[in-house]
Amino acid sequence: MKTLIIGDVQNDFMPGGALAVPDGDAIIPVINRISKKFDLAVAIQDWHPSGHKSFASNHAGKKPFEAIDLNGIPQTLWPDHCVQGTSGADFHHKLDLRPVEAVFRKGVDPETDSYSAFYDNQRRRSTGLAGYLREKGVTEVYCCGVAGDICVYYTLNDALRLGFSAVLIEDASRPLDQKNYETAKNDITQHGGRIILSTDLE
Ligand code: VGL
Ligand code: ZN
Repeated sequence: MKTLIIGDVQNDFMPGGALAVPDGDAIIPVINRISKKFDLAVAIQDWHPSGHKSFASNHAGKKPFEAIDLNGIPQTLWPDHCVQGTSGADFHHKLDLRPVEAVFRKGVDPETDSYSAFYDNQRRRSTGLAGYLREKGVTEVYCCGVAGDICVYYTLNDALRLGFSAVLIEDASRPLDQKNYETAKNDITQHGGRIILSTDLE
């Protein structure tokens, strides 16, 4: 049972958005072409309250992309993005949501950032995705979306830890930072994950 996890294809992560991923919208036609070929597809939505502590604006004197310690773990500060109920948090209008059976939201706890689709960065809160996939009989997860070095990477990493086989669809993902992405991809393959192109699915 193969599942596609579509990470954060939201306006704020697209060109022109508050935390734009370079070339982020190029993945949309690729995702739309492959999503219906899976037994199951789910979408992930970054969904922050406006007071979220990952926002530089909530720390006096701090600027986006500075690093701080947040409740004991390193945190990169971001521009305000994907605020609950704003158009920046909406899925990009070209993303075909018809094959998407469920949406899992992350980043709702103001005290903790959440990159993985499964758990927040403190591993305190579960989105319920692991239980959902297990009940559906899913064994293999394929991940795509933005940011490749953040949401997609942390999701694949957790999927492997949870015992799913995990695959990155490289041409259906784009990173915020290319160098971090190279490290992330090496880490995934070293932990037993695979990296493919969407054309390998035919
Ligand atoms: C993400 C930056 C800020 C992600 C979320 O999940 O890729 N990146 N918030
Ligand atoms: Zn976020």
